[in-house]
Amino acid sequence: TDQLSASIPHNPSKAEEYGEAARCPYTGAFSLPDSPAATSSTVNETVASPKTGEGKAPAGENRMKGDLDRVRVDSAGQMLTTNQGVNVASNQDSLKIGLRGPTAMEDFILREKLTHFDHERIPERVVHARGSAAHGYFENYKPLTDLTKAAPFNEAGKQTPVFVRFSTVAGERGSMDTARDVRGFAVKFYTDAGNWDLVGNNIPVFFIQDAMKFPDLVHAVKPEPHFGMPQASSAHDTYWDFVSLMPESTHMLLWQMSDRAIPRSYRMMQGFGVHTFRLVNDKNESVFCKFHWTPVAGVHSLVWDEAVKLGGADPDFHRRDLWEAIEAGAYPEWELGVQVFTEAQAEEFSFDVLDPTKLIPEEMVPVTPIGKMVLNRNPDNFFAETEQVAFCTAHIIPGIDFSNDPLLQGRIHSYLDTQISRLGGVNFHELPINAPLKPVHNNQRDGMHRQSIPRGRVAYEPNSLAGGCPFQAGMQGFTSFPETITEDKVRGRPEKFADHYSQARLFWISQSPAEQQHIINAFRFELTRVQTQAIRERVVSLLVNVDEELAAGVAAGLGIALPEAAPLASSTDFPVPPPSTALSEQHFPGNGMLLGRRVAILVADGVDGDSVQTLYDAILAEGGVPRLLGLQLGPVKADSGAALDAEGSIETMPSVLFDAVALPDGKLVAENLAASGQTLEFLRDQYRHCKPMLAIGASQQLLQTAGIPETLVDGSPDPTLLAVNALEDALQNFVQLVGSPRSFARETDPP
Ligand code: HDE
Repeated sequence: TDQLSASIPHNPSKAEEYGEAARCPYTGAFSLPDSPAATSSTVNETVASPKTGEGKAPAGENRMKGDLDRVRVDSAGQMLTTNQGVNVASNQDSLKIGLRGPTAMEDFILREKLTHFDHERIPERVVHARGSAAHGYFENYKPLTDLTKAAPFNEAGKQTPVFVRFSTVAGERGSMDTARDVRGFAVKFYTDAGNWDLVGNNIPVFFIQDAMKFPDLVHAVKPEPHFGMPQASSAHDTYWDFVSLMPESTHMLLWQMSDRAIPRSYRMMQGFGVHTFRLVNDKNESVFCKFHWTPVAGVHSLVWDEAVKLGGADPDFHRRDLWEAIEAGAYPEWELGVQVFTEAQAEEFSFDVLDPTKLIPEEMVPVTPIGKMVLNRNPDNFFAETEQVAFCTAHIIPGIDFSNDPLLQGRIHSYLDTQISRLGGVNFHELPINAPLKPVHNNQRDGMHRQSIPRGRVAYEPNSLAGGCPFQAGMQGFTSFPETITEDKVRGRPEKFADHYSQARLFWISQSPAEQQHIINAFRFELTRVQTQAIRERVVSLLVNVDEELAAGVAAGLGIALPEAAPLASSTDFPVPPPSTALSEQHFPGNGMLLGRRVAILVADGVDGDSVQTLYDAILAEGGVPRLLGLQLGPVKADSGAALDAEGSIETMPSVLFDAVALPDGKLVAENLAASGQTLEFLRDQYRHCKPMLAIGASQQLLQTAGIPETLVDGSPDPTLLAVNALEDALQNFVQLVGSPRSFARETDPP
């Protein structure tokens, strides 16, 4: 055991706290046979490559960890008790009057247990109900004191503990992870100046411009109220009815129909604060800023057919991916960047920086990296941490301030308010996951579930009986930026908010041809599900204002003629900026490391054991997750006579669970696998989803049996289909492809 904890970067801090009992990887996750060519028993040990786990915090460094120790419960070696701490003799039977008689009313042990159980559930979040979270830290690169006095940014190398929750928006708590949807990216910084929550999304813009419309948007996208369908999907009439009547949503619709809405992993998506915020320094000077999180692993997505199949094969796909990566020590990392600009600069832009349907192209204001975030610890308990964490846009600290973005202004109210019903009262800030590291001192008292025990008789201010304490912090406290405003009180919108299409077009012209095709396909899919013809046409009429080719492509899929363009909200000719490279996923290929990407090695009797071993080791060494898949679990005989151990079966682990496939050499293996329809379907899906494929020697025949073309439609070689005689001819190339963005060269229309 000692040797294990010394050699495996599993989750050092957890293991240290609880010993081996804390190690609970999902059965079989990241596990491998000791030596695949030589053993028939799987050792359940966790492996991370030497390249992963860089940047992990030394154990105990995360101050939040120590703080939570106070409430962590470890029952190892303990007797079972009631909630009052009374030892329980038997947990099997209720107290009865005679063995076959009625249960006694006085069975307080049974009653306590059932009562608690009856109240286990709390309301789910009204949006972003489905999510997963992890602990980690933010490390600042250099002092930003000229721009902001915000605590996390005031020293080089300073680490601030964080808790981050990723989520889908529309689906309910038990819905699938791979729905086409925006993803939430909410970060709670436990700073030494109090908690700061940066509650963002993986898309830099939003559907609507004003908080007034948020309940309408959510009612439209959620399951339709009369029959409660569809779950976790925007492909239905009420959603498209609403957005087709809200032309301001067009820019966001393009993002939502793009590959960003079906990420490969939470670890492989960007995060954005969306709104314009203010940074304020200690001289009370302020600049505007936008926050960007950029994943070190790059931005990668699924393809639609894969996302749909994953919904059935593994509804927890993203949750599992995040959990397993962290358990294995392949800690996900993001770089935080800011776009900083002045109010004077903002006035020059053709769009309004207070409009959350607009982004600022990086060509206009570059993104400056300011620090990195590492997630290095899974929660101990899903409910206590992931479910009870309460993010609020109103949680800001000195040095950060709001802008007047009318969507942000509404959010400042909504998040605090929603926790009161979700978490049962006003004291949700005392839940351990929500409590700031900085001690709380004020005169707020009582309320449901109060934890703290304030001392003394003074709960008011000013007071003399407590010497005036707690006293106001003055310049050391939060002061709002004193923005001068001389305006009428009106219900209305600024003029430039009427620009609904220029940035939708900017996004479109910044996409690669493959990305553009995916957008067209997504619109076709969603609108085909819409039952009302007029709604379909209205959506396409919005798209005509973005790009005719886009609109025509969608219209063709719907079998309708190209409609007239939707009327514009303004006669102003808003300029379209030149294409912006950072708007295409291709701009973020990542660092090329495998970082937990999963590779299936299909095995059957007669397989070339040596090439399996070499391949396995090579993938593992780069931080990937190789898995031997057989026709069934258990021993497989290699050509040398040695026994391999199939860790999974092709029958139960379909292609979509893997990022790539390798077919080792072996005449017999090719024959054995060719007789299995599931194997051929596995290979077709790998091909269809544009994943790297490697076939060695006799196994090349399997590709032909599966009907997989050797070349692309234009006759050129397929760059990600490696059919070779010997493993050495392609090993390097294959491993590199697994860590690279997918090539969509194989895609044809129709697919
Ligand atoms: Fe949210 N949003 N939102 N939202 N939002 C919630 O708060 C709301 C918006 C976002 O992992 C709720 O605790 C309003 C934009 C994330 O716990 C609720 C408006 C962005 C999460 C709420 C918006 C977001 C939420 C539901 C428009 C991206 C999940 C439960 C005025 C910048 C946080 C809860 C987590 C959650 C309201 C718009 C992101 C009801 C009123 C824009 C990531 O308070």
